[in-house]
Amino acid sequence: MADRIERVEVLVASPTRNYVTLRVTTADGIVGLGDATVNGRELSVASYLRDHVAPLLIGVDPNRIEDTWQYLYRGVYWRRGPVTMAAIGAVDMALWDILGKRTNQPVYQLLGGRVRDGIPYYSHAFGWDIPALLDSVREHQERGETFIRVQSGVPGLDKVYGVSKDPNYEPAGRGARPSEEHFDPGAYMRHLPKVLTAVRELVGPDVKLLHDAHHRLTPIQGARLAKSVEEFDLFWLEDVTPAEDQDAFRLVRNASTTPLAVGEVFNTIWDCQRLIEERLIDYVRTAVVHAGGISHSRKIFALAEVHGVKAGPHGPSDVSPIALAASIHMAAATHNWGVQEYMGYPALVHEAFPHAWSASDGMLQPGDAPGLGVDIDEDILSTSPYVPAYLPTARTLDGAVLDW
Ligand code: CS2
Ligand code: MG
Repeated sequence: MADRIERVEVLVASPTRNYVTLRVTTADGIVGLGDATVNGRELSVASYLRDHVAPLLIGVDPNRIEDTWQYLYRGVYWRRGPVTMAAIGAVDMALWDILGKRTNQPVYQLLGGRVRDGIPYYSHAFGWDIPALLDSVREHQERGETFIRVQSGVPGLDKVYGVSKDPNYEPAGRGARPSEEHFDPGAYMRHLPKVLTAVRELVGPDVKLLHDAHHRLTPIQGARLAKSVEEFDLFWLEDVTPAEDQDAFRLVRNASTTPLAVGEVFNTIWDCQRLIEERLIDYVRTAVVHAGGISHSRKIFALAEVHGVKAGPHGPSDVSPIALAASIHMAAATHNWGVQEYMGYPALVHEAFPHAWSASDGMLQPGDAPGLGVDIDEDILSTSPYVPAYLPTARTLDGAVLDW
């Protein structure tokens, strides 16, 4: 069973948007893939992998998944942060993929086997105004989706998180500098209850509605918003205030019973330890790619399980189909899974990363291919070079920088 890693390659490509993919090949000829995409910081993680991690992996036994994780985390002294943790995450995914292929089993089987028949996902409905949002919600319902995140434009603001002209929402804009947008918390907080009134009226009580405030509010504004939307029975309110200030969530928690979801910007278990242990949130949203891969994410979700918190991982277009596969395999085998985000991809992304996982009628399935069950189309990747692209920057109406 012993084998050794012979080749480590980093592929940066932009099939509609940038993705960083790690390909690890063993002496036995087994190929493992990992996603290392950090939106707007793609080249840093590519360099971290190529210049600093790849040389350390040559000759290593790929079966030593946990030891490799510890070596890349503890063994290099500098730790944490999105670049480091996405790089470790990509290696970890690739090694689980290799183990699955070597043993001819899907990764979910290696994680303990199925605990559910399918993985419910939530999709992203949006519109510049309420009628357009309602049309989008109807389309999602027609696809059989029952967990729907709703995002709408705000009167007086010309750009807002979650809404775009393109049918596939993609927040990163191509160009050498981030675009800028202005945000008015008052206008947003006054508008959201109107939006949710209309959506609830359309869908009735059974559809699970979610909403992302995307870190824009102060703790007291977040508390007020959570309270003001209580009657709409949200499945969750996401990122209601910036996540670094873990204590701020106590204020929100004390003000309302709206379920809270946080953590797409977290990278380690220590970033969410207090929120979980003090039961200040209901769903932890770490993405498998940005939180050190399958091995570390399992620990986060196990800590969450002990404290009655569920997993609800990040799954936007900037998490590649490889990392999404890792999340789906974990979801199939993890009891305390709430829901998986699945924003969907443009057709070219599905072609660039052919995958065994599937999405239909609001459910994801991992498929039964060995490993993670994702491949790459090298022709597409090699003809889609990296393009500089950044997430926008937000400012308040007086021009001061605000969390985007
Ligand atoms: C988001 C993302 O999917 C989500 O919940 O908050 O759209 C996020 O803005 C991007 O992934 C940032 O890269
Ligand atoms: Mg979000």
